Amino acid sequence: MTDLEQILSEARAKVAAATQAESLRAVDREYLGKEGVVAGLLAAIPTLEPSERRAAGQGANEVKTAVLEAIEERKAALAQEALSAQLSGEGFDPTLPGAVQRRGSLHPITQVTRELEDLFTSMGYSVLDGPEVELDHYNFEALNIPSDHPARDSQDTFFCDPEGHLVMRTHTSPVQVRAMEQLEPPFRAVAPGKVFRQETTDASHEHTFHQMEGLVVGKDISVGHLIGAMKTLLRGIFGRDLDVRLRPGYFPFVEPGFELDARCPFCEKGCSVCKRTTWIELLPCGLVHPNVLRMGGIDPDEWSGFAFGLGLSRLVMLRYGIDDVRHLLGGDLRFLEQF
Ligand code: FA5
Repeated sequence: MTDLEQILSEARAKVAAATQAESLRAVDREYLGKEGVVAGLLAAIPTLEPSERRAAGQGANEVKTAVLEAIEERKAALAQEALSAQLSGEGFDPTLPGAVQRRGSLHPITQVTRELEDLFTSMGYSVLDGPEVELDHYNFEALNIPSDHPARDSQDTFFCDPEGHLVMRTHTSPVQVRAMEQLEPPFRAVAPGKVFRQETTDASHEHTFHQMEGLVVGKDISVGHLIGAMKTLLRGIFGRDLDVRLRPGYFPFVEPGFELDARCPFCEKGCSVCKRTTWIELLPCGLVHPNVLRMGGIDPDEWSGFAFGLGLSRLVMLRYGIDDVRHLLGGDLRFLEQF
């Protein structure tokens, strides 16, 4: 026991004498290291009389804990001393600007998508997801677009296999059929996501862009319901009521189909955004074609529905006054840091 006390007091003296992190680490190694003093004490226990072993083990462990505590205390004291020295010493200028923390931000498409998801969930819609690599069946066939249909030309497709069974989805509409297969009517759902088209790009056309599909299936759904929902959507986006007008539009998966234009929110007499017409072409929509309901396993004699396909990328451009869609996915930080 006397030995142990002596070992401990020597260790404490060495700890107190250490004035730098390195010398403190040396004391640590000397006492607590693999081949250190404490390890030696523990290793000697089996050579003692059995009656002495317990007390010796306890003693060695007490030394270990006490040395460890002393080292930790000294370490904290040294760190504090170093900091005070730095703060009061020459060469430290507290007025220098600190290192700038660069923070990321949400992409404008993500911001608008989340806002719309909140708006639609508050109206009882579910938010659905669908695959970006899609089966030809969902992208075309089940949407009433058979393989010889001319509508396939208007959505130039990236094919993923020589047979053309797998495609990069050209629109979010395939999620309509997937939703019908999964959900029991009546239901409402939106599906935002990325779509791909083999396009010659320009300021308003990208090969990769975002859409948000909407689908409502219920009893006796009419064009009146569709217009009501679209007006609520526009109020959510632009913060006020906008006049809307419907023009006939052709999509094989809706009947009747429309192009919905909204009165330009930026001007009264015409501006560059609305190309001096005061109307902005915003979202194609229509009543779901009975063939599509049937393909989704829903009886068109009992149920009807409306669908819309919002051009999210174009909406983001409108919202933030972005003049070229190619900025959105260009990955240029000078552009992205503005949001
Ligand atoms: C469709 O994609 C239909 N699936 C929309 C639909 C859904 C109609 C449900 C009826 C019912 P369209 O090809 O017009 O339709 O594209 C929809 C929107 O996507 C356009 O209004 C436009 O805002 C946007 N868009 C189309 N092509 C591009 C492109 N290359 N770059 C950026 N946005 C585009």
